[in-house]
Amino acid sequence: MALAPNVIDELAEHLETAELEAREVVKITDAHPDMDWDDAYAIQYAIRRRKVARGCRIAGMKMGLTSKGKWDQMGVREPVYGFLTDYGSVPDGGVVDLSMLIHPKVEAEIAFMTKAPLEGLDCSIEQVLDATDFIMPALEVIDSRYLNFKFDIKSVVADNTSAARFMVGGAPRSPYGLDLPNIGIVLTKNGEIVATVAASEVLGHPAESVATLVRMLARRGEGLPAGTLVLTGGATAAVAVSHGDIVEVRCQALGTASLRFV
Ligand code: OOG
Ligand code: MG
Repeated sequence: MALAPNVIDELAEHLETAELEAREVVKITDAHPDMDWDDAYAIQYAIRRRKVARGCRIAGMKMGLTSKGKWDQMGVREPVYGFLTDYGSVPDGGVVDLSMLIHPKVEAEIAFMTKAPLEGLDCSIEQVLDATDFIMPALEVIDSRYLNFKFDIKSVVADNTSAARFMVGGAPRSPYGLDLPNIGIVLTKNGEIVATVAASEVLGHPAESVATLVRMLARRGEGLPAGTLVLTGGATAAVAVSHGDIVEVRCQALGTASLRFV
């Protein structure tokens, strides 16, 4: 750790306030260039503790920066994780209030729901599939608190990986009997196709994203409890949204789910 505990707490308050007030801030590494990975996650966990202390429930976990589409768009190539909140959850077909967000973008993702605990530094795709209750299509609404969505990897980890809103829906089903990597994912905006990819865009197999999360948590001595929702990361580049837009994810074998932005 390069930053003192009081600086970690100040930066957590700074970034969480920016989120809650929907206000842009400059990326925190500008003022703290020596910040390291441990500092970045320490700030994210401090934001998480602030929310929990106010009664917020953690609704799940999210992986980010897990596909080439995202890497090329953001210029950073390393998977990161963050957490999902109860107030971030929007139902399938529901409405996202843009007035509470800065410059939202939407991502098409595959979500996992676990039915058994997962832990360990060598967690594999097979272990993730065995511990999976069902998978489903998801849309994540990301909203970096940083000016013009410009950041480096440590700043975005501290900012809870731009987490803002999320929706899971469609027709949930077990991953067994599915050729998951080859499932087609179509993202549409106002009925027009924006992107078409295979689920293998996500680290070769979306379950590898969950396994990566488990391995990253294991390095901190943490695991993933049974009954955890995990978003595996945008399979394509994120798409900006504005007033009136309807965004839909269509997933082969997993149905269709949508959000409307007002
Ligand atoms: C970071 C969050 C990325 C994903 O699915 O890749 C993310 C960002 O691009 O703002 O959620
Ligand atoms: Mg995402």
